[in-house]
Amino acid sequence: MSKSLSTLLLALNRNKLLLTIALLMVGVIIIPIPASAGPPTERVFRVEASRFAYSPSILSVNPGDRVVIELVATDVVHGLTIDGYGLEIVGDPGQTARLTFLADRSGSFRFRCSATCGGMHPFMIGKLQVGQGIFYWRGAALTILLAAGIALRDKR
Ligand SMILES: [Cu+2]
Repeated sequence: MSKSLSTLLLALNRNKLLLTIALLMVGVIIIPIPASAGPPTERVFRVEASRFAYSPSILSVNPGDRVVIELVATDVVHGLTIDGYGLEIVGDPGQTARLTFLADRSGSFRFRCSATCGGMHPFMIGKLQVGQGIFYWRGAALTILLAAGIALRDKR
């Protein structure tokens, strides 16, 4: 095989690979988000709030789930407000405040204390995860494919 022919074949292969990568990237973008695991269900979380943390601080649900948060403040008055959902409850010490809602928005939502409870109050935060973080995986897959494409293109 002559040198120029092998170079040509290599270039063709590279273009084919680049095309494959481009098609995979399109696939990652347009493939619909997979159905959530299992039918919607009711999820009850007992969340203890104390200076300056929630326990548990990460609540994971599936889209469509009915979520019940039982907020129990163990020391002073604490609140819980969920960004993006516009919901809030306030719990008096030793009592259970109950918040029920439908997890109809997918994504990652921060929740935080809405009752000023001390110096570290602004850092009293948690996370409501609705769905499997599909946007994160989509982004990660795109990044990997893009890096592969760039590496291939720059290869001499
Ligand atoms: Cu607080």
